Amino acid sequence: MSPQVQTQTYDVRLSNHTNPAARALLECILRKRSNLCVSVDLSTSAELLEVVDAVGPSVCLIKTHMDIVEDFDQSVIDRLRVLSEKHDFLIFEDRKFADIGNTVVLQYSKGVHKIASWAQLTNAHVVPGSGIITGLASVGLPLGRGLLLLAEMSSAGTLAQGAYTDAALAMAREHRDFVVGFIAQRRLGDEDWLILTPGVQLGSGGDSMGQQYNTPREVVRRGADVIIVGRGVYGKRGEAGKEAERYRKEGWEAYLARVGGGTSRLL
Ligand code: 5IU
Repeated sequence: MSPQVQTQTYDVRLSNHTNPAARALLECILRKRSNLCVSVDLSTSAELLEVVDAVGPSVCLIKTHMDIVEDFDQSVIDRLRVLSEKHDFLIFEDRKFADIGNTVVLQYSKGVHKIASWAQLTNAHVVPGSGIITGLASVGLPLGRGLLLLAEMSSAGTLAQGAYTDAALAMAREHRDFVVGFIAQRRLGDEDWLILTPGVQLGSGGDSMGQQYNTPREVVRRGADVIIVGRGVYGKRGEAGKEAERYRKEGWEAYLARVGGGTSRLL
C-alpha cells in the first residue's frame, strides 16, 4: 500500500500518468466530480442504451460486456459513442482477455466487436504470462488505449490472490506505458496505478453465485480510485439515474474523506 498515492488528489495524480486513456479518465473524474463507473450488464441494445442515457450525467466511465448484447451491430457502438459525448464519459469493455498474444491481437482488433476501435479501456487476465500484454499493446498503444490487469476478483473462492496478485503487479511494471492499473479490491504497489473495484453496493452482502459486495466507502478507503457498480444502480427499473447519482455522491465523499479534503463543499 502506498500512503502517498492513497492521499493524493486526482488532480495531483494526473501528472503521474502519460497514457492518454488514463489521463482522459482522471480529467473526466475531475470535471464531473465522479469516480463512479456503472457496469451495464443488459442483453438488448435498447435496455443498455436506456440505462446509459439515464446514468450518463453521474459517471466517469461506462463498463460494457458487449458479447451479451443479443442484437449487436455497429449501430450500438455508434449510439453508445453519441451518449459518451453527450454525457462526457469513457468506455471500458470488460473483455477479460485470457489467451496468447497472437490470439488477443485478433480478439481486440477484429471480429464482430472490434473493441480497440471504441473502448478506451479494456482488461486482461495475467494467467497466460506477459505475452498477452505485448499483444494487446501492439493494437492498443497506437490508438491511445489503456489496459487494466485483473489482479484480484470480488468473487468468493477467487484464485487471484497472494502470489498471483504479486505476479500481476510485476507484469504491470514491465509495461507501464500501456498498463494503467488494476481491477483489484485494494490499492496495490507503491507507484501510481489506477485501482478500479467491482463488487460494490450500498448494502453489503452478495448474490447467489459468489459475488461479494462492499460499500463505496469501504472500497475507496482500501484504495479504489473508481468504484464499479452494476445491479446496485440499474437493478430497480426506472431508478437507474437516481441511484447513479446516489452512488456518485457516496464515492466522491469517500474520496474526499480519503484525501482529507472536507465534505460537501465539492459535492
Ligand atoms: N466483475 C466483478 N468482479 C470482479 C471482476 C468483474 O463483479 O472481480 I474482474 C464484473 C462483473 C459485472 C460487474 O459485470 O463487474 C459487477 O456487477 P454487479 O455490481 O451487478 O454485481
